[in-house]
Amino acid sequence: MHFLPQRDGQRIPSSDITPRDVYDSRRDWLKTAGALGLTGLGLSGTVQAQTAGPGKLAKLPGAKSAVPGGFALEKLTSYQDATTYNNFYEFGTDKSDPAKNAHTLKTRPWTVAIEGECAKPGRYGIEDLLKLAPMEERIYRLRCVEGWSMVVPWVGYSLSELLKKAEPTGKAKYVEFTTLADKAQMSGVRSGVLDWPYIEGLRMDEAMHPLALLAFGMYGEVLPNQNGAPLRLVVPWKYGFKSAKSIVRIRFLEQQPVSSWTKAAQQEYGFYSNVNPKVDHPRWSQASERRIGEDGLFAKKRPTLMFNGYEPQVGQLYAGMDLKKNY
Ligand SMILES: Nc1nc2c(c(=O)[nH]1)N[C@H]1C(S)=C(S)[C@@H](COP(=O)(O)O)O[C@H]1N2
Ligand SMILES: [Mo]
Repeated sequence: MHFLPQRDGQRIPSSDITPRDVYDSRRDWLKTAGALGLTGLGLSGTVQAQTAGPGKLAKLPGAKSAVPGGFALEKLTSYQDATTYNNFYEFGTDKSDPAKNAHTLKTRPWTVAIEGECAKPGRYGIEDLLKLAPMEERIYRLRCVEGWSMVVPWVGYSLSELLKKAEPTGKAKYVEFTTLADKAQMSGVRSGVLDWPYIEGLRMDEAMHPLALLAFGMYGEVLPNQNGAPLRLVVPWKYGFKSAKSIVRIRFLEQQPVSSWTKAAQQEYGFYSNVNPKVDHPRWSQASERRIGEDGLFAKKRPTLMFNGYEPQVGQLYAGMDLKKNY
């Protein structure tokens, strides 16, 4: 079942956003697709259909990214599907709950605290974060540990842009992300389904990898609340739960942090959580996935790729590690 995202009450003043033509990136995409001879595959048709755009939220365009792997040449998931089939347990556990309930999230004012093992801790307001580095559009696959995936044009910049400003010390081996947990705004936080606040973590070199994205938008607009407004992580080679939504604190640590999912079920959700078709979840296979929007009766499942297809970019981070043990 699908629900229209409730976008009212989360509009932000357009003065917060650089007013530029969001469709520039779409046109560039079409040019690229044409140059690569992809128009015959119907890819450009898909993108064209999406130039009708979500159209309700403030625009947030991004320049086409030059980061290797930052541009998946696959049919984009529709905005409708990507914004109505969500995991955001702070707003309920059904896939349709976040789109129904997240309109109560207040994304202004918003600050992110930077703490821990760094020379320059501090607090950043969302307006400053939006201006911290040039916005890029990254077309990434994201795969949920539950066995579905999507392809989304995210808008943001590499997480490393923010982390390096804090000047992490030599003791900073890990980065911990904490997200908002406010009962007054988030209907799901009253339930005990997870140990709130939602916590995730990355090893320092993973966090500094250019593919790790701090996202503020998608489809040329600011993030809708259900997708993690006003800022979230997108770590495309890891299962979706590593991509923490609505972040309020980033902390540099010497010790490996314990994520909410590891706390909930350690044998199921390890720290690394790299997409790996060869390591099954204890309760199901991870060998294939369903692309959301392709759920017709005859839709074929897709084989899941090592590191979600980003092995050329990130495989080296795990050289010599036993990936069955470090799941
Ligand atoms: N704060 C928070 N972040 C979260 C989650 C959550 O429940 N709470 N769910 C995660 C999971 S399981 C997935 S698959 C992705 C889903 O992101 P999407 O809704 O943009 O597809 O968000 C992740 N980030
Ligand atoms: Mo997920």
